[in-house]
Amino acid sequence: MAGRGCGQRGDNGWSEWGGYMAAKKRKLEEQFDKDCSNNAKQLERKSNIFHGISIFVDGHTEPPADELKKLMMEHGGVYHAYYSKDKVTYFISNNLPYAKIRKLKPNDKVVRSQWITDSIKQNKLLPTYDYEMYKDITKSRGQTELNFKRTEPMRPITSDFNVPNSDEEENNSIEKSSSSSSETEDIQAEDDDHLSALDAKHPKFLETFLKRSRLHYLSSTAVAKKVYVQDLRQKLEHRQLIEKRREELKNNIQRSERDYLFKLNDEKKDKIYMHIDMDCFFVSVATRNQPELRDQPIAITHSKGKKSTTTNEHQFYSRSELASCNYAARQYGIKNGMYLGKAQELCRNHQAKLLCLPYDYEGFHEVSDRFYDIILSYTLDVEAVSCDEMYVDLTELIIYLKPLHPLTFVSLLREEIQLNTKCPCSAGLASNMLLARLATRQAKPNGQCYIEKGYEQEFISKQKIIDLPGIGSSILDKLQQTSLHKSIETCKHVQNLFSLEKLKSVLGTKQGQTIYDMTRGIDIRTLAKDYSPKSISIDINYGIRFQTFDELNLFIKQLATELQKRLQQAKQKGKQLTVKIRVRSVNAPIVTEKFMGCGKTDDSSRLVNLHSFTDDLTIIELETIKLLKQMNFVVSDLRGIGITITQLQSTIKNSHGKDMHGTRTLFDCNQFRVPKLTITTDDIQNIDEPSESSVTRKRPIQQDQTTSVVPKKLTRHDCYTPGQIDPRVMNELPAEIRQEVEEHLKNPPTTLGINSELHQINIAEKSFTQVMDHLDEAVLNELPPEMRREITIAQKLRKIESKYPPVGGKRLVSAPVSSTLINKEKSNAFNVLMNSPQKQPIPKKTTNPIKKWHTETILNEENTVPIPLNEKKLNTNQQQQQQQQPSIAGCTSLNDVKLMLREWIESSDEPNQIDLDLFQNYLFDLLNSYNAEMVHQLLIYGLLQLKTLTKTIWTDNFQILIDSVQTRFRQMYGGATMDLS
Ligand code: DCP
Ligand code: CA
Ligand code: CA
Repeated sequence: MAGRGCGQRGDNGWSEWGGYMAAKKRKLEEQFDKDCSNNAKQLERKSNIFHGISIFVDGHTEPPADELKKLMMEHGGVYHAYYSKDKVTYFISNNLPYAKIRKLKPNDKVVRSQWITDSIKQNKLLPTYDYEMYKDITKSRGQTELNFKRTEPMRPITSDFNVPNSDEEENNSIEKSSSSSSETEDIQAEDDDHLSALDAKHPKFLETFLKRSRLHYLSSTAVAKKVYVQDLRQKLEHRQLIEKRREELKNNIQRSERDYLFKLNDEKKDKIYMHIDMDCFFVSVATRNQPELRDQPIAITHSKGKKSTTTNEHQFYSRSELASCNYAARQYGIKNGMYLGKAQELCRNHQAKLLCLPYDYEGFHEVSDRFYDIILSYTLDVEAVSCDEMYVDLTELIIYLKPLHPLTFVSLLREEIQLNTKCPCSAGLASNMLLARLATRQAKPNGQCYIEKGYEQEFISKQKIIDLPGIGSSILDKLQQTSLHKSIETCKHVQNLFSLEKLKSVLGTKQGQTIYDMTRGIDIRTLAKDYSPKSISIDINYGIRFQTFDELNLFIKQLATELQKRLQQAKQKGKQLTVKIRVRSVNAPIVTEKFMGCGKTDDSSRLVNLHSFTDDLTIIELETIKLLKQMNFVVSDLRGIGITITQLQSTIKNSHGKDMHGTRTLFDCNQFRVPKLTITTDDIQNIDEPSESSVTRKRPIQQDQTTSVVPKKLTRHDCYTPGQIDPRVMNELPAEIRQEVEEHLKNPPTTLGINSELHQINIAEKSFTQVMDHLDEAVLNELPPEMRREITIAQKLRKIESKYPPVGGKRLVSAPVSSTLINKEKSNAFNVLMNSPQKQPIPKKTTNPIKKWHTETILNEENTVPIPLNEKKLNTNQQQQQQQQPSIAGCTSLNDVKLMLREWIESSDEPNQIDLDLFQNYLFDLLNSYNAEMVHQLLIYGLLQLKTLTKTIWTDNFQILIDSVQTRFRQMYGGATMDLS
């Protein structure tokens, strides 16, 4: 055989790997030739279309390699079983591994197998362009490193280097339906860090990624503005500034006839809202010092747009996205977010040239700050929307400036903005926020528009549905489908063709109601002045390619750092952490269609309740890693990862001590009609920070967090503190109670002796109870969140208590009050209730509490002693609580937690203190939700596990944990101890 013939040492380098390989390749080539001639008789030569083409097949293809080999034989091509630089003209692959992509040379072409089958179908050699997997762009730059971009449909890559178009990758933004090839003109030399920050293994990947993400810029500045406005409301000196500015304005203004004609019916409580938005913000900023440019079409893009679609449109069609374009460009149909290639084409159709300018982030910040500061110097009735946009409730200011016409004020304001920023803006005025926003649209560019009373219906009926905020083509399609042949374009059409019921049946109750309201110009929102996000997260679904868990850990640090930054910027801390992962699906190719993207993935998530409200980097990092370790996945298959912090609490308090409602869209409006009050086990946990404080004492960092973040707990006396009761809440109280509270405020007890304390508690307790009984949900909602939470929990507890008739008569009021009861730590609502001796549901004279508890709760359902575990079945409140099962590391069922416990014990010689604290907290949660049985079983299980192992540190720590749980148990169950023998 030819192979054997080559197998002599010396000539052919058999002693070396390369020699062996060379020989083997040659052998296979000869084999192919031989096969061709052997098969010539059986395999009819069908065509010669692949003459001169030699292929190398890599990885799984469809049809498979053997079939491709046969096809090459039949159609005049050559098939190589091994890759040879000189001989192979095309790589055929449908999913080239990443490691191999890295090795591709500038002239290498990777073509999908479909190119072969399609060519055969059409009986001609098709151009490979449409089948190429990676387009070689290195030639022009002389780069040898990875510079391949997908030519397949993919999200646009606007970056100038290999770090992706972050805008499209973070937070899974909507994918664009794509046209054709990759952009080539975006490539510019960037600094080395950027060039090498190719995937998430790079220590600067995230930083580089976010720096180039305009979506990150937009979302982070929006948050910053909301927080800024919120902060300013706390500042007395700012209020003084406003007064001064208003006075100046009032004194200096020259009134026109129009001003005297305007009348705002303030007795009828007419509202006047302004929506104000900068015109083509990014472009205006970028050209603020070159106004002469503004008449020509301009866009802001990462690409310089030098190579326009000239000779070969297909090849140079840029998919770099326009962040913003000016109004000169818009007259040709160009829009924000459009691909550069498309915009250039539109310009060319009008014999115009699009000028592409770079992002000027510094300028955006500067102009945005000035824009905000000017408006905020007149009023704080502002809802920040984004870096270039806000809503203002002008009602109060307009009343103050009477008889000034609102439009006179707005034109002065806009002039001031133009003068200070060199950028134009437009404003809309109306009686509600929706109409004001639509009026801005009408006013643009550089204009203002007021939809006065009486003209609202006429205005709204002409508006296009698609221009309404939040309405996309899918809603429009649904409406169109139901209306059969009639065209649905304007609000008038919807008004005429759809009743409320019909809209609800087509779009669902909430959306139906919203569309009904919007198309009639109805908007009941008021400004959401305070920023209160539901969650803060970071999600990266690009460039995630790790080989080891250590690499992943390093990336988690980057993510945790960014998440901490976001939490701090938003002035929030959270108590729940969720990790979401996207893992390559079993059948999905290792190399994704979209370069460095996710491909088809299976997604899963896990959450953990944190010990306290936190924004701590280390905790975020450690908890994330812990959760990841519990999730079963192969690290090299990870394609996306996200961390979300929920159960947030603001680290600042607003001026009214009110709950901070987040900005809501019109779509959320309905939910504001019915205020909801929810309470979670975490709330209970929060109020009931263990008085024995074993958790916090053990961990100084967390103690800090606990003390600095957990809001000051409500005492009964706090209920009477003037600063803490919103006057509106006072007004809502029944007259009799209000009187009592006011009386108490006027004559607060002055002595601190036991007797007076007792008296104080008596009054406080009585009134507190009455207050709680009379507060309805609406009133509760007006209270500061911590006060509200505490009252609600106290209410709950009172209900629970009422199911356990106190053994020793009336509770608290007649109780022998120990001085500790009044001490600061114990005087919050929850602790007083919990620590009340009369509260204990179990008679204190249990002779053998250990045994009794054990038999009664686990074995004997018929006991006569009212013990909590039996009671739980009777009480709906408790049932609700149980439905909110406490969880640890995403596990709630006994079996899961046991499994987790066993793995935890087995996995280490000594437990981590944070883990112990978390586990202890979880057990406390279980106790709080009357699931002592589960606590008992878990402790027994843990002890059994440890019995079989010789882990002394573990055993010691577990015993400390048991002691803490027993202490808590004793407090809750009248001195009983769990039998763990
Ligand atoms: N932006 C972006 N990508 C988009 C839309 C907007 O990067 N798809 C950025 C650039 C914009 C800025 O946000 O300049 C403000 O967005 P607007 O929607 O307010 O749009 P413009 O200010 O550009 O134009 P308009 O005059 O219509 O407000
Ligand atoms: Ca704008
Ligand atoms: Ca805007």
